[in-house]
Amino acid sequence: MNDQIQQKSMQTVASSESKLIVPPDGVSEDLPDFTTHQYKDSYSRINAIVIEGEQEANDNYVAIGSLIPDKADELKVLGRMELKHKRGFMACGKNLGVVPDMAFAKKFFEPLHNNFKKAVEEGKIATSMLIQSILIEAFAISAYHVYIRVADPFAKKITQGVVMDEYLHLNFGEKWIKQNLSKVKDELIKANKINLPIIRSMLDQVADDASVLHMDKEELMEEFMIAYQDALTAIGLDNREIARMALAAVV
Ligand code: PL3
Ligand code: FE2
Ligand code: FE2
Repeated sequence: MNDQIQQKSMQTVASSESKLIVPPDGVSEDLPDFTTHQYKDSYSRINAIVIEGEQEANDNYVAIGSLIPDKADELKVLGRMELKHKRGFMACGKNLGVVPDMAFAKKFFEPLHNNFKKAVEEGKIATSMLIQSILIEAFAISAYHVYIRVADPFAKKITQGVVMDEYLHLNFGEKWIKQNLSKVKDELIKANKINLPIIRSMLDQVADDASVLHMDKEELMEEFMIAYQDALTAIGLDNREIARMALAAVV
């Protein structure tokens, strides 16, 4: 009886001419063709961005560790997770026959990277924590969530594993900032005003390539605002403060 039902539903899928892949739970996603030149061209930049982003995330956690010696070991562990993510995404590119455009990705991260470096040099822990552990992690979490829905099966599996780790990284930053909030609130607001618009412009820069991967810009922005506002709530800011912080993205 069960076999019969299964056979029948398999036939339904097989006889369909549509390119839609229909998973057993009935949810369908309009997946892109992963083999076209256009897909691979866009993927060469997006793949490079995540590879560079994961490498810089490792470097950033090690740098933050130099500012908080009693957390240095924990931060090194987070960094090692980032290197594992980097290797995972390198495998995703290889699997599709794509060579990542690393020069493009380095340029893409430069403004944020420079601000991070300056913050570390000035010993500003809250600023460096906001840039890496809140803004970059929320950006990664939102983009990975959207990507998982339209990724090839190999990359989907890898990205699902990665995104769970990124929540740990976000939580690390939330916890530290929450514990130090009264001392660092002004610094945090200032750093947010400078760096949130940079995240916004990074999103603008990646939107065209992302849309080739069937990742919708509005959806990316929406997911980012959810992750970012959740983080600010966890830090202990009230609704008015969160609204003020978020406004920096639009002005
Ligand atoms: C920190 O753990 C990771 C930092 C990476 C930043 C990611 C930016 C994401 C840009 C859009 C990428 C879409 C996902 C595609 C994956 C191949
Ligand atoms: Fe990561
Ligand atoms: Fe991370």
